[in-house]
Amino acid sequence: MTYDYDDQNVFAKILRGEIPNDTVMETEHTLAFNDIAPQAPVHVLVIPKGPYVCYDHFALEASDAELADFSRVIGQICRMRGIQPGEGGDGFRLITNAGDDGVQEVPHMHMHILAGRPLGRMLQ
Ligand code: D5M
Repeated sequence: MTYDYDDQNVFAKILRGEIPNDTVMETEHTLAFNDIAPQAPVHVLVIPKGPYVCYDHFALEASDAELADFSRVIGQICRMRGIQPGEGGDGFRLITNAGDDGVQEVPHMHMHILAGRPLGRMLQ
């Protein structure tokens, strides 16, 4: 399987410092920043720094260190923002869109963290 990564996508430009972002957290392998068009009071995008197009590309080809770092950054942001349901927060939703049917707008793997309002039921 080959993935065609477009290095002119907006998140690649953010990673190269060519356009600004509102950083929430940065680690060796991962960057998290506020979404430019928030759909909820908390709307953070978490991206791997590597050139991965979508979730399956990232999950299958990233190193264990990249995968672990990405996952932990998401958990840390949930705690930082006080949205973790186990300790008083009201919960959150993680979404990653992939490809045309997933309506992925930016072809660099990203996870949306959404919280801060009731998000409604997605799957019936
Ligand atoms: O979602 C892509 C998301 O990326 C969408 O919620 C808007 C957001 N976006 C686009 N450009 C920017 C910049 N420059 N900063 C922050 N957020 C941005 P998708 O899952 O691909 O449909």
